[in-house]
Amino acid sequence: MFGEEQQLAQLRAVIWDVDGTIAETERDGHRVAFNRAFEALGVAWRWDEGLYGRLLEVSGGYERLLHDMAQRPLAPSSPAAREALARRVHARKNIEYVELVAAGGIGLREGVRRLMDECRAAGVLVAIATTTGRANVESLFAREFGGNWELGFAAVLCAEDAPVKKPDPSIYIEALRRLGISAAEAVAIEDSPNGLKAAHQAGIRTLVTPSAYFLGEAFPEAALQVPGLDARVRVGASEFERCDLALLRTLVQP
Ligand code: XBP
Ligand code: MG
Repeated sequence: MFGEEQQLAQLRAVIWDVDGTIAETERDGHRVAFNRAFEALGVAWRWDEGLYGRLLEVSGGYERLLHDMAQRPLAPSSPAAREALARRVHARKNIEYVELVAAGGIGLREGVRRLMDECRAAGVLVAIATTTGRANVESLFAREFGGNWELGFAAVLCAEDAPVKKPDPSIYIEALRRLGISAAEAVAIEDSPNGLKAAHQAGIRTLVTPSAYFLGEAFPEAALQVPGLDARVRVGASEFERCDLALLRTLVQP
């Protein structure tokens, strides 16, 4: 029984992460682009899939480069020289990434377009909270959603919009502020431990659909974990054919 003052929260927005959630951009995009940048700039090392998966512990491509260089004997020894190299590699990586995406190298993960469209049709806002840069989002979204893609999103928050990256919750807190809603009125969709921590610390119930690198990971703070958005899901006594809006609504009204 609910008292008069206790109202069930309504789902007003779904806030999506990008890398790993909307597309497998880490394994097939950023990692490949980093290696192309290393090669183009004469850097002596490469990142294979296993190593890159471990490096994903660090959010942000620039920060990831610095973290990796700290353990590399071949990296410049002074912090200033490392930072300069990381800036050059990161800038080149983003150019390579945009080219790779424009060439159609990465598609959306299953169910993403369907669920976004279902939300919009029902008047539920669709928003983005990602730690990657806006140019990278622009390249992927223009290709997948068309040149006017921004019209379909109520808020798009990228690296440029939050000073500290996930797992810090600031990007989600800022997304809620721009949407003009409370955490109880949103659901986040994430693929990684850092992303989940960020959304959870902002007080947002989170659906986790792990990307390739996090399939074996435990996500204790998730409101729900699914193998993919098109997978059949059981929540309590209810069964859902796939992750649809009805399922997302149950997450804000547990
Ligand atoms: C994931 C990240 C990003 C990307 C690379 O972001 O941590 O750093 O790996 O992008 P999310 P940049 O899952 O929040 O979308 O090189 O632009 O940082
Ligand atoms: Mg992610």
